[in-house]
Amino acid sequence: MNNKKRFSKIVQDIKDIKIQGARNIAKAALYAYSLSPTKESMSSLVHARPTEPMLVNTLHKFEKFGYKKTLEHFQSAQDKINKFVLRTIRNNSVIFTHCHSSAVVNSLVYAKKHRKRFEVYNTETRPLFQGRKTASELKKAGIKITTFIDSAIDIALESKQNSRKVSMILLGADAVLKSGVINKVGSGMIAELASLHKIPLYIVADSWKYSSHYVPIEERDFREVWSRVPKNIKIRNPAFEKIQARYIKAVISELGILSHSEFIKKAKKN
Ligand code: RI2
Repeated sequence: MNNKKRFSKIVQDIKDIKIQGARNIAKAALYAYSLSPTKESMSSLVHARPTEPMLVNTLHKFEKFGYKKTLEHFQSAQDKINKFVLRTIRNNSVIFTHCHSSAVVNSLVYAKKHRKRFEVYNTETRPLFQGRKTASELKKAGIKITTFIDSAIDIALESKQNSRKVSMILLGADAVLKSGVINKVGSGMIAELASLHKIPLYIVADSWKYSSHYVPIEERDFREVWSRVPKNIKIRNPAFEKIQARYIKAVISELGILSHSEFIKKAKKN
């Protein structure tokens, strides 16, 4: 396969969510852009998933620092994040997560390896079921996992039907903004329920997800929701939504465990 074909395949895989999650998308875009560093390539990568400032920031870092140095950031940031998340997990706790975040999954696997005792509740995350990916990866690492249907979020967080109550929520992020955090649709409702039930909500994210610009919410193809929908039924399929800053206990990034406003100050400087 020549570079042009390889580039187009990566863009298509990002669009189709074969490459999933803000960090993996940014990494794949970095590689694709290194194959074809032109204005047009930049534009097709940026438009492949419009709610991903980490992708944009990564391509700008590439132009300043080159491929190798930019790529190194991903692992070194994750290593730091893992250590910070380890500190926040109490033994014998139940952790709730939503969708699939490599930052969250990596840090939970790290915590398990460092002998923390905890179990995880998660949601399946319709329409693309990224929650199954989370559940499979955690199970493989020997972490006890219970998956709930999305509509059972409140039951997952509080119900007497569960043997144990959720003690903390860890969510990934697609964009961290001054007004809050954009993450998979459902995250806004989770944040409101967390506040109602007084469960601390942490965002686990690389600081390159910070953006000072407007970030649009991607609306995906209706066929992901209902492929053979009868005529005259309109389907809405927003992929993301905002968690208001007031619901966030802390943002855990390579910059530390910081309040949302402290994170914004530090990320701006970087
Ligand atoms: P990491 C995902 O989006 C989810 O919203 C997830 O929380 C976020 O990216 C961050 O993922 P999608 O690609 O960077 O499934 O932590 O639409 O992997």
